[in-house]
Amino acid sequence: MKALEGVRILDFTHVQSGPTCTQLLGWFGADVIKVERPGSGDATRKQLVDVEGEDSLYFTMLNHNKRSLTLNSKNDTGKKVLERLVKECDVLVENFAPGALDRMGFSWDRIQELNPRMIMASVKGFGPGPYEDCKVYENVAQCAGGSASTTGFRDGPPLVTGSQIGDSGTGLNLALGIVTALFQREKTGRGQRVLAAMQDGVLNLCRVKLRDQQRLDHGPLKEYSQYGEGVPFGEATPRAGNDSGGGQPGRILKCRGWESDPNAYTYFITQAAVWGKICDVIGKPEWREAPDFATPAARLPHLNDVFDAIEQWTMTKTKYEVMEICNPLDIPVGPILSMKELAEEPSLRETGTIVEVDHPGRGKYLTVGCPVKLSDSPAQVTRSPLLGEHTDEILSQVLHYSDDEISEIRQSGAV
Ligand code: CAO
Repeated sequence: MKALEGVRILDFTHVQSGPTCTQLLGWFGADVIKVERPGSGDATRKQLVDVEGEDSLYFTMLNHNKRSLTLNSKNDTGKKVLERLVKECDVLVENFAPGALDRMGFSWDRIQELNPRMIMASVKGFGPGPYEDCKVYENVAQCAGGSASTTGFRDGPPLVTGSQIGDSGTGLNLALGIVTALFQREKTGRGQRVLAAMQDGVLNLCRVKLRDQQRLDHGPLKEYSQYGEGVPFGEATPRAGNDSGGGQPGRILKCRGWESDPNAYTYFITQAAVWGKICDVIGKPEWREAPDFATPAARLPHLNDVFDAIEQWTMTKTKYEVMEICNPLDIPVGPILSMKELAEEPSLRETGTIVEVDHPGRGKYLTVGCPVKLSDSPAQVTRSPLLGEHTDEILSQVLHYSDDEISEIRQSGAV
């Protein structure tokens, strides 16, 4: 038995943000019915194709544990099928451009009329306000949510990150909203609308930068490198390179081999509680008591000197050796792991965080598994569906159409 067994999801999502959400619900045991446009399906099936003629990794890695039903929701017969699906499902999830569902004839009012228990969950780029009608992709959300203005180096342009915080991040928020609404429905018997806006999701993940924005009113941000470098602060939270966002200063430092290996680096945190051990390890025992270095406050104007000295030491070790030496001393460090190293890491395979999946068209490939582990509801990753693979099965088993009715639906061009 899986945690969400018995919950049926009408999955009208596409691209990344919405599919992340419904894939998670599928991993927790929900029956996810992905509705796709006949003939083409989710646009990502044919984007960034690596195996000619097959579904792309972009699509497969976001659509595990789902069934695919093709349906033209603008065709009259298709609309009738959709109405029946709305009545049979617990949750409708969508991330169309604003207004698209209304234009199809499925406004929130209409959905409530069809099924008052329905939970209707949407990802949109922006919440209500001046930009609510805009189409939004990942990097737009990173830029509009405060991530880009605070990522990168002070003397360079704003940067987007490799983490898909706008898409996958918002998908996680939406999944939580859906499960919470299902929980409330247990008590009220009513469905409700759930909205997760990508700008809101990114801003939420950037809260430490909003914290720093307000701290600026009370003086310079002393843990930022630019403070020690004597560079004045402007009006807004600046980009801080690899400075730690917390109260314990940290940086990315070179390790042995950095000249040829772009990932021979470690993150190194000068946690106050282990400052003495850090001094001993890097060969600066005199800094334990030196007035400019002995306390966290004294060190803040000298962080460049501190990290230069630590880097002289880390450059003599591999990133793994740094970890082996520092971990027993409780000094927090972290190797910069490449995607290749992560893909080959056995412990991530053992926990199901990285999973190998077999696909009839493309063969074996790696994907991410569920990042949340439930002891009583283990997630097993099953391959993504082919376009329309389950159309007949859903029409007959879920919607109880007869064979003759299914032929008529097919003839109408609705599926
Ligand atoms: N049958 C018939 N029509 C269908 C259909 C189906 N099964 N599925 C979708 N359509 C139609 C929609 O109704 C819409 O038609 P109208 O424009 O006439 O209303 C049309 O397909 C296009 O939908 P869209 O506008 O959502 O798609 P797009 O490719 O133009 O835009 C995106 C994509 C992601 C920018 C937009 O959907 C969006 O802003 N979504 C919300 C934010 C979001 O989730 N962004 C993250 C995406 S991942 O980076």
